[in-house]
This record gives sequence, C-alpha cells and structure tokens, in this order.
Amino acid sequence: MPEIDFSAIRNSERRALAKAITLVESTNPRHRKEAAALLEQCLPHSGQSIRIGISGVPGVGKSTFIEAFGLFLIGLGKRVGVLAVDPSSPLHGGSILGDKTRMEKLSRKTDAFIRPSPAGRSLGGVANRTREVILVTESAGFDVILVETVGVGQSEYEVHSMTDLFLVLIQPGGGDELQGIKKGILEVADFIVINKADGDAERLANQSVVHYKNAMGYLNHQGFWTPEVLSVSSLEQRGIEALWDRISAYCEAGTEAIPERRTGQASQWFERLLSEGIANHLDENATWVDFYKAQKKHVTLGQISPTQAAISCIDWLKNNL
Ligand SMILES: Nc1nc2c(ncn2[C@@H]2O[C@H](COP(=O)(O)OP(=O)(O)O)[C@@H](O)[C@H]2O)c(=O)[nH]1
Ligand SMILES: [Mg+2]
Repeated sequence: MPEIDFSAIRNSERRALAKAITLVESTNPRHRKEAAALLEQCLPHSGQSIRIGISGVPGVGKSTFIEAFGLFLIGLGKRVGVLAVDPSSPLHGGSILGDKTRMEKLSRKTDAFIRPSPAGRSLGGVANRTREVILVTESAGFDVILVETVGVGQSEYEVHSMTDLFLVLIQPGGGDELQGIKKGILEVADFIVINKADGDAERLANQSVVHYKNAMGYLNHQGFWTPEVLSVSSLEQRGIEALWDRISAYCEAGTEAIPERRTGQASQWFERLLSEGIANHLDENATWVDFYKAQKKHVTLGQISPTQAAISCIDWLKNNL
C-alpha cells in the first residue's frame, strides 16, 4: 500500500483521496494500523459536513436525484461527496459505478467526488467502512456527504446509523407494500421525498404526499424533528430548492441534537469494532475454537443447557486468556 500524503488529501487532490479511501476500505489486516493512523489525522478536519443518507428502491431515481441535488448544492458553493453502501449485486443494479452515467454532469464537477462502493463488499461486518470513508472525504473539504443505499438487507439501517439525516425517495402512487418499502424505514426517515412529480405522474405524486403525510402521522417519532413529506422532480430539477430549505431548517433545529446523534453513533461504532475485533482475535485461537465448537454441539444435541455451555465458555476464557 503506497504512502498516503495527507496534505494532498487536504488539498482535495482526487488521486490522494481515492488512495486514502482504498486504504481505509482494505480488508487486509496489515493495512488496519496505517488506516487508523490516517483516520487520526483526518479526525480534527472532519465533522463539518452535513451527512445525508439517501435510500429508495432501485429505479426510484436515486442517481438522478443525487445528480440534480448535487448540482444544486454546488451552485450554492458547496462541495459534495457521494458515497454508496450497496450490496453490489447485479440483481439490484450493482454499485453506483454504472450510475455514474446518470450522474454525468455531477461527476465532471471539481466540487463533486463520487465514490462507488467496492464490488462484493459485505454489509454489516468490519468490511463496511463507509463511516471511515465519510471522515476521510470530510477532511478533504467536502461539506455535504450523500450516502446512497439500496433498500436491501440491513443497509438502510447501516446508513441511518452513520448519517445526520435520513431521506427516503418514493415513487408516486402505490403503497409501501407495493414498493417493497419496509415500515421500519419510514420510522427512521426524516424526509420522505416523492420523486418523479412531473408529467402525468404529477397528480399522483401530490396524492402520495397526502398519503404519506397521513401515514407518517400514525408513526411514533422521537426526537427533535417531525418528519416531512415533499415532492420533487429530479428529472426537471423541481422542488430541490424547497427541499434544501427544509433540510436547512432540520440542521438548524438539530444544532444540539445532531452532535448528540453523532456522539451516539461514534460510541456504537466503537462497540461494534471492539466486539468484532475480539471475535476475530478469538477465531484465530484454535484451542478456543475447538472448545467453543464442542460446547455448541453439546447444546444442539440437547446434552447441556445453553446456560451451562455459556458458563463453561466464559470459564475457559477466564482461565486461558
Ligand atoms: N419522469 C421522471 N423520471 C425520473 C425522475 N428521476 C428519475 N427518473 C427516471 O427513473 C429511472 C431510474 O432512475 P435512477 O436514477 O437510475 O434510479 P435509481 O435506481 O434509484 O438510482 C431513469 O429512467 C430515470 O430517468 C424524475 O424526477 N422524473
Ligand atoms: Mg442508481
């Protein structure tokens, strides 16, 4: 792995930034320390952005929306980083790499940085480094970070747990069931945005706004913000400014709550890395693995209770570590 030139990252040099992200995303354990050292350098220069999670089923218009929204933000003088958390499966249209064509104008802007998700990256586990990629991208001076995800598996919850604001894009018409939207996602959404409010679908989109406003009213929201429902046309770039106004209101209302949310996220992330690190460390201990597997087998055969097996395992660890 080549040396990372931190000053080049600070200067927003794309190649340096891309290289730094590759290091952070590396699954090679030997790169971990180097990545950690880099993240330490990034930390004081990070955190100044708004981190926005964007979710929605394939075809809803995420890429088109990000292009329109990104260009709008650049017009305001902002610098926009686009990251993706995707279980890059061909079934779901894969990573945003292919979508770069839909973000053609945005990807040509010097004030935009688009990073597709690496192929085959697993979700959940240590392999998902998007949180760290956010820090690196922020330290390169990007002040709005858009994290895109397809609603597969746990990816939406993952993205929710690393962003300040969670936005769900929805097609005009059709209930959540038809769109394959999980109810839980609406519970964590800060903004529901009905996309494609143009042409023949505009009326339907307005009906959807009413429908989702009602539906959201039944959900039990916590926190400082009552979720809002808006409509946009990403294709015709309408409604984007109104949405941005509300996002700004969200940020203002969250002056205290957003930093608290970040603190909570950081401590949860630490807990997860620690548990995964401990589990990985134990996996490398062959004697432990044998002992643990034997206990598990006894449990599945009904020979000992799960409680007894857990006690035996903990005793083993106490005596052997
Ligand atoms: N009419 C209309 N079509 C849109 C709009 N946004 C996206 N689309 C179309 O919907 C399709 C899927 O868009 P895409 O951005 O690739 O969706 P993604 O899979 O969620 O990233 C494309 O054919 C887009 O042109 C919109 O605001 N209005
Ligand atoms: Mg897309």
